[in-house]
Amino acid sequence: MKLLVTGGAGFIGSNFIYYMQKTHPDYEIVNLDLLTYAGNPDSLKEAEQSPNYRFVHGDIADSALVTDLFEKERFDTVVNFAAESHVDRAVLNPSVFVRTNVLGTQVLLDAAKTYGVKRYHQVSTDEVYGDLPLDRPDLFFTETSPLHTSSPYSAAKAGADLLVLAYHRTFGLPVTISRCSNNYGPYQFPEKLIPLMILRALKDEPLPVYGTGENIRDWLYVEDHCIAIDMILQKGTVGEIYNIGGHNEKTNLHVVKTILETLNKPEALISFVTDRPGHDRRYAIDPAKISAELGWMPTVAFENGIRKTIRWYVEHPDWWQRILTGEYSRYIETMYGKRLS
Ligand code: NAD
Ligand code: TDX
Repeated sequence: MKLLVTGGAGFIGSNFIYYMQKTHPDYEIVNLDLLTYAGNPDSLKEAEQSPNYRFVHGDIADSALVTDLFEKERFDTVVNFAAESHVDRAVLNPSVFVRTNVLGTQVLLDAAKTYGVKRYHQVSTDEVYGDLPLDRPDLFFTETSPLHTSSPYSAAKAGADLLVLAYHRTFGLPVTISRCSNNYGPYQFPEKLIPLMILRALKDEPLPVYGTGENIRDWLYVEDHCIAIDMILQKGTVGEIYNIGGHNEKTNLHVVKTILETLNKPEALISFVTDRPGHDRRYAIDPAKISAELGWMPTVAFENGIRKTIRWYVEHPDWWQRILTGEYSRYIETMYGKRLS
């Protein structure tokens, strides 16, 4: 089995490569990644020990490079994680989101079609469904919920999903799509809520909570996402969409307070700041389809997963200290400078 993982130097992609190496040591894995600010070769040091792993530096939207790679490697399966993934950055610069998330997906689909891959899997997001009201805890996203995006990030992800389905319908490409809720765990870039708050709390810096902190996210430990994607590759039905989420809904304020309590830091570090434009209120996944059809269930409860994650960041300062300079410090100043002053 020869597997192309795109975006494998990012948060979920690197966890997926480790999961697949552990679960299917005989698979040959090629990781195609552009190494944007979010891609980190340090995350893959152990993966590189395997003779069945190879890294290729490149852009999924570079048609010549992608065609050449497919011609040489003749992949059986493609799993596309590569994306611009941060909602706040999509407010600053939407165009790169369209280029990578939409055009890049289309380039991969074309190559998958030309070289007859047996499965193309698109890693999508629950954000394509938009948001749910805070006062209707009975409502959840199902696979048939309408696409109703809020941000340039989610709009570009939804555009990619539509292209994936179009390549299935028009060309018979054997595709699957997964739409997962918020992930957390090791190797997540510290622009996202959980690692940002852990690192700021460790340094006794103010924790910028948007609005009132009442927005709700449905948190899933990253390895449970990896298990679900593998199950879809093994047993999923071609042409189908699978929602992934674990009924682990928490307010942002609850998440931030849990981090402070675990690190023994005062709640006085919390600073309520100007809200994110277009901020989605609540995400909540109904995972009934993947549970009934593929037998997937989350294995890590939030209370355990958040402790494991905090411990990982405390024990790996070498991984995150290198990130905290240069582009990252400029980003933090642009995004939070005025809000926190
Ligand atoms: P990430 O930002 O941590 O990693 C993205 C990776 O893609 C990086 O390694 C980056 O270098 C690479 N990349 C970016 N542009 C590229 C390009 N043009 N060509 C090749 N590589 C490129 O993202 P993540 O959080 O690991 O998310 C991975 C996927 O999962 C994304 O498609 C995202 O939409 C989806 N997703 C994420 C979450 C979440 O909570 N993080 C939840 C649901 C779905
Ligand atoms: O500084 C912050 N303060 C804050 O209150 C940040 C960075 C976030 N937040 C809030 C906004 C959200 O309500 O925390 C919540 C989570 O924010 P993010 O970590 O930016 O994630 P979110 O916007 O929910 O999107 C994530 O889940 C779906 C991923 O980044 C996406 O890639 C994925 O598709």
